[in-house]
Amino acid sequence: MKKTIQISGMTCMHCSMRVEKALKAVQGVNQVNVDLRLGQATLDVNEQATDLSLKNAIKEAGYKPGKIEGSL
Ligand SMILES: [Cu+2]
Repeated sequence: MKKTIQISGMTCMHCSMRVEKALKAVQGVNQVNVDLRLGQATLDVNEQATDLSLKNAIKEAGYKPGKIEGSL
């Protein structure tokens, strides 16, 4: 399933790459695309990737997760 997460605090390519790496490491995440300009990540995930685990991964990378769309 697809999810879109708003992320604030990303200012450059480095930031978006860190977020991408962090999200890819979350269990159940198949694909990640981070859009720096829009401040959001689009993910292809299965049911193992919970909203909480995604949010925590973003926080641990040093950024602020916002609204998640497409969640169950
Ligand atoms: Cu940066």
